Amino acid sequence: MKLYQAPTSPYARKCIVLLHETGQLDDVELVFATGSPLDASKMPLAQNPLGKIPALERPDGGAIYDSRVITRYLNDRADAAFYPESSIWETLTLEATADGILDAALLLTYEARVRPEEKQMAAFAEGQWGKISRACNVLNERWMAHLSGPMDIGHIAVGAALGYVDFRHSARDWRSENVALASWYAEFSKRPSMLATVPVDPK
Ligand SMILES: N[C@@H](CCC(=O)N[C@@H](CS)C(=O)NCC(=O)O)C(=O)O
Repeated sequence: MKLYQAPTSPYARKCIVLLHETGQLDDVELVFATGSPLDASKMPLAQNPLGKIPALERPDGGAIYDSRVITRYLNDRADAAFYPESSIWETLTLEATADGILDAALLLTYEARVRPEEKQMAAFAEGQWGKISRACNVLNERWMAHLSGPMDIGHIAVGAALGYVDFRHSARDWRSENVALASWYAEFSKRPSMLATVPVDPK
């Protein structure tokens, strides 16, 4: 299989962390791809017409895309338990919350990096940060029992989301209001799968 990805992509990180956790890393070739909403020329367009990463080329069928689809496929392929039936709606909601943090954080990144400075809108950026901040508060207030339980895809998505916020928006503070979440993340970040996928800008 080929996974189109970049070491800075938090959505790809979700997939790669799962590959580590399920022992499937050797089954996948990691293919570097890069782009932005303004330039999809180096994106895997044949695999994903949306021009986004990650996308996974499977040996037995067409390419699949969107990190949530890929992680579910990889989970089933390994017969793993990252989508537990007994708490499936909680798990999917936690994953959606983390992915929502990622979507807002990526828009914040694009606003600063892709949009020309004179066209940037502070209110838009603050609106995105508001989403991240509220979601972190809810994780801290309502989800710590789940996050302290057996690892599922929600844990991986939250780990990737907080890692990306730190990576691209380190001046923003999500920790001081969310002490329990910060402490969970500090521990979760020590997993070999997380240490092996710390985001880095390509040289
Ligand atoms: N919902 C998608 C989002 C993927 C996504 O936005 N990836 C970014 C890289 S981190 C991308 O490809 N951006 C290029 C673009 O938006 O055109 C997923 O979960 O895979």
